[in-house]
Amino acid sequence: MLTAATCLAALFIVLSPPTCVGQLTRLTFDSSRDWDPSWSPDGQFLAFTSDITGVNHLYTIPVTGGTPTQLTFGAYPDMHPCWSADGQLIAFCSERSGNQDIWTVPAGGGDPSRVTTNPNRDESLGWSHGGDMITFDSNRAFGNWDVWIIPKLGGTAERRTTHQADDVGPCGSPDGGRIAFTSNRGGNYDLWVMPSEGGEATQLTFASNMCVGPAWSADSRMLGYNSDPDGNWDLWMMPSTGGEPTRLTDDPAHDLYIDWAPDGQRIAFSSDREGNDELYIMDITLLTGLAEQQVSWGRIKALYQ
Ligand SMILES: [Ca+2]
Ligand SMILES: [Ca+2]
Ligand SMILES: [Ca+2]
Ligand SMILES: [Ca+2]
Repeated sequence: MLTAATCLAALFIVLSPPTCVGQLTRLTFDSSRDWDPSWSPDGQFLAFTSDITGVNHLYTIPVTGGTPTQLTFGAYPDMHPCWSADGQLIAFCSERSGNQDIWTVPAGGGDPSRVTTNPNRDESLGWSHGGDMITFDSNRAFGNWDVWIIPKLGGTAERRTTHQADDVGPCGSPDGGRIAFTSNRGGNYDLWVMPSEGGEATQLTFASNMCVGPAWSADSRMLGYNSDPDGNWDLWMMPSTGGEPTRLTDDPAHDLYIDWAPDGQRIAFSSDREGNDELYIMDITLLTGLAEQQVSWGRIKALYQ
């Protein structure tokens, strides 16, 4: 049990300098761009994108560190890996079919399978409906960027948003009930959430800067996301039903592509804070304990200053 005094002492340690709220572990060290991690459901690996061969491809690396294993190959870039809840597949997007489509690859290696076959651009993706479906954004409806879903093995895609604004970067809640996405339908790029089967969307963030890239915690209670109030990207989290955001990083570098460990106590992200894009894991155990009290970044800094 943490006392108030030990909490304050711990906060002073982790916030000096105040560039993140928890202990950081760096996982990649080469000169390539290593970015956009996705945590495996058993908690043991991260899938990520790297251009170490000169072309972006998918890799996995143990969360304890080690040598990355290359999962995809070829002349066309593969990006945005997203690990399925059953651990079997990693979904990603690629132009290997001649235009941007959604694909999957076995997490243990093997031949990729094409999921979408529409000639328009099918891009950012996440799993939805408890892992039966993949949700993605596409401009296939008259150039309007919208959220779509499709069975993980392919088939008929269904449109989930019809607003004339950009509705992009969708990600389904692990409990299957909701889809979070980014939209500028309110005039600014903010996080929104809607039922998985479609229906009225609810705005979650109301910042004057961009809030993008929602990522669900495994218990579907929290959303991590990226925002740029200081002119560079940082990481935030907030309750998925709405509420006060909590800032997770405050570094002049770009911190992006947050994803949660299955235990909800660690996050993975990529950052160029040490030169080029690398993968990092941050322990947010202390913060998640305090999150019940809605402790904001401003209040944390006020506590230690
Ligand atoms: Ca690197
Ligand atoms: Ca396509
Ligand atoms: Ca739209
Ligand atoms: Ca930053």
